[in-house]
Amino acid sequence: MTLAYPEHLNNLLLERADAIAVLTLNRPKVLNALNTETLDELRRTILALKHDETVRAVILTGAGEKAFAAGADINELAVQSPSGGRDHAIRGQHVLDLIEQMGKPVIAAINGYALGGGCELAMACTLRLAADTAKLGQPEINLGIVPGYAGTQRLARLVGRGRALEVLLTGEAIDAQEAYRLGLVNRVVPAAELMAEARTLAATLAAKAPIAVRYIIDAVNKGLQMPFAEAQVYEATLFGLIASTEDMREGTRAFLEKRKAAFKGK
Ligand code: CO8
Repeated sequence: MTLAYPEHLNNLLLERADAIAVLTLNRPKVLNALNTETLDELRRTILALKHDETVRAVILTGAGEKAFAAGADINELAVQSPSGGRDHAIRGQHVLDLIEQMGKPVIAAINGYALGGGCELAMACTLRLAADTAKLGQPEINLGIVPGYAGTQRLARLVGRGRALEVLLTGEAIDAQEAYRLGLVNRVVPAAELMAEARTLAATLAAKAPIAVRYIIDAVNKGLQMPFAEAQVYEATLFGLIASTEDMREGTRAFLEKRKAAFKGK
């Protein structure tokens, strides 16, 4: 099944080449703040990328030198009502869930501020590379609000309860090295090399067997929400299912024939 890409994007740039899509949040004047329209464009683009068999890995980054995304758009937050705020949070959570569950690796290339909703967006990605100049955090507490795109949940799962509570309650931005120490980002690289590193990693992942990649992401994400024994059964089921793929045969045969496997996603 394929799904058409949005015909026009006001707030995102999309570039596709060699099985890798680069999706850039493009509101640099407001540090790529996530307004409703941006989130909706993200939702539609992510769905199209998910169903595009030619795309095997996605890089998500921010336009400009300063920010990945400095959070939800505070202009919209300032005027929200209780029910509007709840709807807004649920809509945003849905978009981030789509990213987490799209079944392809999504690499956040964190090129600057990743604050509030921006940090939450990065946490929904499969892996996070940070420029050494990046700053991450959940400053919602300083606005008298709480995170609403599942930041309280993903942060605690990613870095542990105590560390998450410190980041959430102080609201202080932390630098890339500290984010790495906490386990919030996978790697820190010099800012000038961020996109090249992200592309190299994306190319590595894009060459893997796509169904196995999808199952691993799924097993980790779903498994973390299950009791351990059930998660093991889930993993074993996926292990059984993978035996039905041509890629399993190709991967094992290539090893025995001492050659590089060519995976087809079948
Ligand atoms: N929303 C809207 N505009 C923003 C945002 C934002 N999150 N962040 C920056 N901007 C705008 C600024 O207002 C400014 O606009 P202008 O030029 O018109 O004055 C422009 O971007 C440039 O920003 P600064 O001049 O402030 O740049 P500095 O380099 O001085 O500072 C900072 C950079 C430190 C990143 C600073 O901009 C800042 O603190 N931004 C806000 C960070 C923040 O608090 N983020 C969390 C927002 S709350 C959130 O994300 C909740 C998510 C869950 C929502 C759930 C659904 C309701």
